[in-house]
Amino acid sequence: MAQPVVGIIMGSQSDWATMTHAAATLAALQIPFESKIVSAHRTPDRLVDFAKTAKRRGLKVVIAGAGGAAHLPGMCASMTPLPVFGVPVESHALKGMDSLLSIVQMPGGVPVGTLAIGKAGAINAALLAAAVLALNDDALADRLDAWRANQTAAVADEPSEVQA
Ligand code: RP5
Repeated sequence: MAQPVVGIIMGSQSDWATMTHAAATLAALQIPFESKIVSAHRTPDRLVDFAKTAKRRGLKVVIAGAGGAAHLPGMCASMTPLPVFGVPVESHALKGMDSLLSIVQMPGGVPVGTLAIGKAGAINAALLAAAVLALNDDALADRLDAWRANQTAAVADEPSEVQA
């Protein structure tokens, strides 16, 4: 595997069902990435190490997913100059509204690009990461254009019958 340029981090194994969609999207675009469980609360030292070494290890973008009291994206952003995209994972108790508000309400000066709750957010975080990387990678820009063209071509003109 080539040197990872995107770091996907998540607060728990339970976040992987959501964050796997970010990983699959990066893989489809042939973007090398790494996936790590890094909890702001349960493994704070791991978070500090990840964030403070991310840039010199060659990462260009971080995608951070967390649920509930979702401090992971913001704390990571506070310790790295890399762009950080936050994915609010859908929580059981509050359906991810807690995650969304925890991630989106950053104080001015420490940005986290916050995506939608759940699967759509994970996919779009990967696509945003791809768009950032494509600014300096013409081959990736072509693959991203092709990905979008395929998506457009896959939309039917008319709805089909819903299977019972
Ligand atoms: C957060 O707490 C994680 O990001 C996860 O979404 C949530 C629940 O974690 P588990 O109790 O399932 O490990 O830190």
